[in-house]
Amino acid sequence: MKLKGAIIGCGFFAHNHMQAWNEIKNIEIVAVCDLDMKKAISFSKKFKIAHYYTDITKLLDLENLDFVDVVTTMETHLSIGKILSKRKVATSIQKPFAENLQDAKKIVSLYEKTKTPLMVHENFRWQTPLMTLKKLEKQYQLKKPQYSKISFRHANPVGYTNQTYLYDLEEYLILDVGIHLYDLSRFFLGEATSVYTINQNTNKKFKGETAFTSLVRHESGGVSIIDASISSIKTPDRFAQTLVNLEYANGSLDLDYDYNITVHKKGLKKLHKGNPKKLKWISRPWDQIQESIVNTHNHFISCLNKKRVHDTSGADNIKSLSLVFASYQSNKHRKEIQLNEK
Ligand code: NAD
Ligand code: 89Y
Repeated sequence: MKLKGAIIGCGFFAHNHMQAWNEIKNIEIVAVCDLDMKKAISFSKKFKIAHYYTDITKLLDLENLDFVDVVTTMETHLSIGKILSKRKVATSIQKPFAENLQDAKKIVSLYEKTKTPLMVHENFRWQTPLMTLKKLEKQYQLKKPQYSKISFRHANPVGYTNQTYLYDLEEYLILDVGIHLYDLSRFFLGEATSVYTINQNTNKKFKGETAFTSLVRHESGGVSIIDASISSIKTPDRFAQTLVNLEYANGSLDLDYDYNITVHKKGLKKLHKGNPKKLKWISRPWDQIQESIVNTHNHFISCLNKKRVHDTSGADNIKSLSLVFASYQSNKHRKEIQLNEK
C-alpha cells in the first residue's frame, strides 16, 4: 500500500529529505508546507509535488496524510508537535528535538496521550560507516564494549554557511552536532550515567561554543570521549565524517577517515570499508549524511508498517538530549553532572 506524506519546512536540509523520499518505494509526498510561500512554491515545483501550503492546519484539513516529515529548526517543534499530535498524524521530526528538556518531554507526552507515533530524525546511527561498525561487532563477536572515542572535527565552512541560524545560538555545537555523537555513544556503549564537558569558542562569528570535549560514563562501566570542533585544520578536511574508536574486552574497531575500518583481535587485523552507497543526488563531503536520510526514512516507515516503536523515538531521544543539557551544566559549573540530577 502506498503511504502519503507531507514535508513541513522547505529550507536547506529538506531538499535532502525529499531526494531521500524519492528513493523509497510506496511513498508519495503529496504536499509541502513552509511559512515562506516562495520557498514552498519553488520546492514543490522542483520536486513536482502537487500541493503547497503556508499553514499546517490548512495542510491537515485538505490533505489525507499517513505521516509528516518535519524539517524545521528546534524552536518550532513544540508548537508544530501540538498541532500534529492533536490530529494524530505520525511524525518524523528533525534534531535537535527541542531547545530544552522541558519542551522535549512535553512533545513526547502530547504524542503519548493521543497514541501517535513520533520519531526523531536522528540519522548519524543510520550512516553506512556507523552501521558497518555494528555489523562488524557482531561478525567478529566483539563483546563487552568498554571504551569509545567519537570525534567530529573539521574546519570546513560548508558545515555552517548553509545554516546561518547557528551563528546566533548561545548554545551551538553540542546541540547541533553533539546530539548526534551522544546518541552514537548510547548506540555503541549503552545508557549514560554522567558527563563532564569543557567547551571552547574558537570562532568569533559564533556566540556559542565551537568546540567541546566530553567524558561520558556508561551504566556498563564503559567510558566515552566525545569531541567536536569546527576549527580543526587537516588535509584533507574531515567534514562530515565521524571518526570512531571502539574497544571491547576481546578486540577493537577503528573507523578512520575515508570510511576505512580496521578490526583488531588477538593475532588478527582485518581491513574493511564502510562507504555510503553512491546515489545520483549525493556528493562529497555530505555523502554519508545524505545517504543516511534514506536509511532513517526507511526505519520510520518500516516501524509505522509494523506498528513498532522507533529506535530513536521521542522518548529515546530525550536520553541523548539529557546528555546535551547536562554538558552545558557541566561546562558552566566545571563539574561532572549526574544524569538523574535535577
Ligand atoms: P532552514 O531554516 O533552512 O529551514 C527551515 C524551514 O522551516 C524554513 O524555511 C522555515 O520557514 C520553515 N518553518 C519554520 N516554522 C514553520 C512552520 N511552523 N510551518 C511551516 N514551515 C516552517 O533550516 P535547515 O537548515 O533546513 O534545518 C532544519 C533542521 O534540520 C534543523 O533542526 C537542523 O538542525 C536539521 N539538520 C539536520 C541535519 C542532519 O544531518 N540530521 C543536517 C542539517 C540540518
Ligand atoms: O546541522 C549539522 C548536522 O546535524 O549534521 C551536520 C550539520 O549539518 C552541520 O555540521
